[in-house]
Amino acid sequence: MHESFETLFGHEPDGVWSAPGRVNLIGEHTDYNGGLALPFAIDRRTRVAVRQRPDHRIRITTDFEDADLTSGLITATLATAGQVSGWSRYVLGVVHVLRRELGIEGCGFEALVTSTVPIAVGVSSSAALEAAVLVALDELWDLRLERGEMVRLGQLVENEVVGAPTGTLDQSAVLLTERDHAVLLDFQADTAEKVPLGFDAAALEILVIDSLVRHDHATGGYGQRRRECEEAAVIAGVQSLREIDPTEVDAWARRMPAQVHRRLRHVVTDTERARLVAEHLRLGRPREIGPILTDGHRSQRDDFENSVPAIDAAVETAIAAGGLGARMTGGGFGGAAVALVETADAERIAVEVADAVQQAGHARPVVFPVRAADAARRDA
Ligand code: GAF
Repeated sequence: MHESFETLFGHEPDGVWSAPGRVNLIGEHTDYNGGLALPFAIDRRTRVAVRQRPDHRIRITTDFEDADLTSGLITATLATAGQVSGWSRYVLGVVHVLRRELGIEGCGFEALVTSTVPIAVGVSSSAALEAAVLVALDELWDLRLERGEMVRLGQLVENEVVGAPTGTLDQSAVLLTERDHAVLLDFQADTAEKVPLGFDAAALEILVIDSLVRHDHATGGYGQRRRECEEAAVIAGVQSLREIDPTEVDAWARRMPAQVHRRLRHVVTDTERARLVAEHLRLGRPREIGPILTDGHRSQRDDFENSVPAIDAAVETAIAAGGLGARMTGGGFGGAAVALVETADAERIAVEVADAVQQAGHARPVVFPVRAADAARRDA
């Protein structure tokens, strides 16, 4: 990376920072409802090599879309960082919110971004890029931001620069976790507890199954689901759906439209599933979580109605092939599923799922294993 940076900009970078993508094990659309979620950072990272400039100019490029780094160079200034589109929104958006929210007047910089986090798959390539830039600028501009503050700033980039009305799950997952651990996020208490996964010791593995059905949370059904959850909360007279007693979920059916009630039921029960999965993991029982993950998928498919046929097919075939559990991960309306499998079966299940989903008339999914990796950090 140092070599490409030097070829492009004519000198060495000040440093290289990176942040991972994430998968969410369980607890979906619970973040903006004050619930629980249990994601982990994956061993696919976005790296950013940065060198400060003496002026206010910003020059950035990436290998995301075009291998030719020079023709992809984007130029901006600190003052115009909020007026951008495409991939550079995630870099310049960070500059914009740092200036607007915290009144920071840093200097300009040159940056080269490379990534092994697949884009638009549902494994948070956007949060990875935001977090890598945040940890880089935090150090270079000597900001000393708390990780929790970085989570909030990353969410602002999504909400205000990108226009996606998302919560803080993804930024928390890539900034607050640790290798071999998931992180139990409580969005009401605002806490993050690291929970050991224990997959290696139990000879288990997580496969990501990318359906190739692309989603966009700025324009898709995400915002509509969020409004339906708000409607459920208004009817129930609560600030957030976290306040709904899980034992009273069915009773609420008589008090709201059926569809709104289904959204509520998903959110409340998925928070309970996240609590249960975390408990099994704490007790060293990772095999027990499989059926809970699969229940979580049914809840998304039938109650939250944010799955798509290609992902339903992936989940069903992963289980038919011997997986211990499987579910769609992330915001939905496309993206990926995760399957918990025995390491000894992983390669066979990956091929069987790809074959079966393709035979069912969908695009052949891309299946790859992931391990729980470190949060955002300085690499060099
Ligand atoms: C997307 C969003 F960005 C998160 O905030 C979260 O709501 C998730 O969908 C669903 O759990 O990843």
